Amino acid sequence: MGGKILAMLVMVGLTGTAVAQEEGNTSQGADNGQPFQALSALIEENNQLIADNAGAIEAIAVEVAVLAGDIDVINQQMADLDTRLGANESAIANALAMIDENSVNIEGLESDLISLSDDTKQDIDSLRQDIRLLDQEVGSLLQTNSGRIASLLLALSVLSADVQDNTAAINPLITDISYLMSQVMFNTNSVSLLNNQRNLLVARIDDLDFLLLTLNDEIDKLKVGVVVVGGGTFTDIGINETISGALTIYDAISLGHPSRSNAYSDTYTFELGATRTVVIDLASPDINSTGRRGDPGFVDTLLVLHRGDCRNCRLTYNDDGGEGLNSRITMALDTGLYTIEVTSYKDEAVGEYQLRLQ
Ligand SMILES: [Ca+2]
Ligand SMILES: [Ca+2]
Repeated sequence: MGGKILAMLVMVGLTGTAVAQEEGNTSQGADNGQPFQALSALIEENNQLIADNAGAIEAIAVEVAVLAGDIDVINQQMADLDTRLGANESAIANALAMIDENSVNIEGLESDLISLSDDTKQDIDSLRQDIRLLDQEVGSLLQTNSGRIASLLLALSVLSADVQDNTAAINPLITDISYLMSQVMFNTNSVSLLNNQRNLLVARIDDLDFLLLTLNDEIDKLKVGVVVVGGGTFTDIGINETISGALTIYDAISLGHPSRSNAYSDTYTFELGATRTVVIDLASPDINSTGRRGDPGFVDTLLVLHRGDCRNCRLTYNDDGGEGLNSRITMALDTGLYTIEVTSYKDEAVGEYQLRLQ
């Protein structure tokens, strides 16, 4: 830029000189004999010219100054651009390096691709070769075995004909078999139904058997109640006699003790010709070792003494006066007839006992 401004200034100077020379030539033509005067006049004329153009020169100088300011601004912008370029230089260098590197990679990939393509082509060629060999082999086998294949085809056609012939015979047999199968199914169902009915009948018979047993028990009890309650048989017992007996469901229901409703009883009578003290012992081997109520074979004895041959004329009674749960009555009695009632403390107890009168 500085060079351009200098060139403009030179042009301005040359233009001034050319104008001065042209005017000088004109003065020379008018005053040929006096060169110094003419030169002096020319210088003066030039000076005048410079003086006349001083304003223009000053204006140009101002413009030059303005242009110099612009140049400074532009120089500053260029310096900024240089700075920014410097700052991005490494990034640009990296990017260029990456481009170079990728170029190498791309070349490698291209090479691989070409190589793979070649391999694939080779594989395809190899497979084609195999197929050709197989074709040849198949052709050879067909040729070698053509006679055999022909006879097999013939045998197959004969078999097909046989199958057709036999199919006609088999079809009615299949129909028969399916009919028989349906009959078997029907009969199986019938047998199953009959079995179910049989099982139901067996269960019902069991129920009825159980009911019959229960009814027999009830009948036995009712018989006892009807025939024996309030009655019963009286057996004689003598002094110093021991009698073994048993309480069973066929014995009379006891009336001798009001706290029980369904205890069985046996009755024994004795007669005293003179006043005396009697000892009556009642023991049961069916009292178990623990003596607990409700255990199997439990007979907790109870002894009742009645006046006369009566089952409901109580003089006294005893529960556990003997050993364990056994009973004992010791009592002074007048002459007369007495009844010993052998029974149990709890209802419906059955089992053996021994009764001794002394
Ligand atoms: Ca009895
Ligand atoms: Ca007792």
